[in-house]
Amino acid sequence: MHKLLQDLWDDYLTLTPDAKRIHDLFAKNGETIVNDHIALRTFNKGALSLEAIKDYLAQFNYEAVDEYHFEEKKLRAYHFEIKSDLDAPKIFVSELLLEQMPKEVIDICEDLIAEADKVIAKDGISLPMLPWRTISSNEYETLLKHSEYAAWLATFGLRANHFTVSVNHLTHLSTLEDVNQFVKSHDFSLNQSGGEVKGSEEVSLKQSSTMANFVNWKFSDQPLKIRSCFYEFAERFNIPGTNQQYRGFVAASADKIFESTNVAA
Ligand code: OOG
Ligand code: NI
Repeated sequence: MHKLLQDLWDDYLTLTPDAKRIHDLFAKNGETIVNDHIALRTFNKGALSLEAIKDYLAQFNYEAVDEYHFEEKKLRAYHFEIKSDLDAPKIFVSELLLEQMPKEVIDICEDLIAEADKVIAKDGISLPMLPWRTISSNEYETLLKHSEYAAWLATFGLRANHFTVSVNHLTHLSTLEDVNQFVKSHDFSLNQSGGEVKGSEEVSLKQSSTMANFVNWKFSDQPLKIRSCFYEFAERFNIPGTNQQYRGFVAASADKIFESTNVAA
C-alpha cells in the first residue's frame, strides 16, 4: 500500500511542481501534512475499467464504499477505503462512459484501450501507468471538443491527478478558508468553478483545489501547453447529529473539482 502511494506521489510530482512547492510551504510553516485522498481517471472498457481497477486495488485491501454519477460529464466513480485502516488515504476512481461519447471520441479511445489491453494481458496492471502511445495534438484537440476528461486521460493515462491535504490535520492553519488565503498569498490560483469553496458544513465536506499545473506536453507531433495535475484541500466535518466524521465525497462538489484540469479556465 505504501509503495503504491509513494510511486503515485513520485510520478505526480514530476508533472506537478506546484504541489511540491505548496507541500514545502506547508512544511516550512510547521504543518503536519496528511493525505486525505488521491484520484485516478480511466475508461469504462477493457482491462483498465473501473471494475478492473477495483480488483487491482483489492490486493492492497482497498474496497469500493460509495458510487457516484456525473451525468453531464458522462462519468461514474467509486471511492475506496481500507476498512481495517481508516486513516489510510482514500482513493477516488472515475471512469468515462465511452458509449455515451460521439464516434470520433470512441474511435480514438478504443484504439488506446486496445493497446492497454495488450500490455495488461502480458504484465498486468501496475500504477501509475500510461499503457498506450503518446497521442497527437490533433487527437487531443478532437477529444477536447467533446470531453475535457477524455483529453486529459488519453494524454496522461492512469496516474494520480491530485493528492489532497487534510485540513483537519493541519496544526497552524485551522480552516479551509485559512488554507485558501495561504495558498493564494503565495501566488497559486485556485479553481473558481462553482465558487472557491465547494461544499459546506451541512454536507460535512468543504473542498478547494489549485488549478492544475501548466506543462509543455510533447504530443507525438508537437508540444502544447496544457494542464496536468492539481493539489486539493479538504476539511471534513461530523455527519449532522453524530460524532462521526464524514469519510465520503459529495458529487456536486466533485463535479467542480474535475474542472481543475480545464485548459480553458
Ligand atoms: C476527481 C474529482 C473528484 C473530489 O475530491 O471530489 C474529487 C478528478 O478530478 O478526477 O477528487
Ligand atoms: Ni479530490
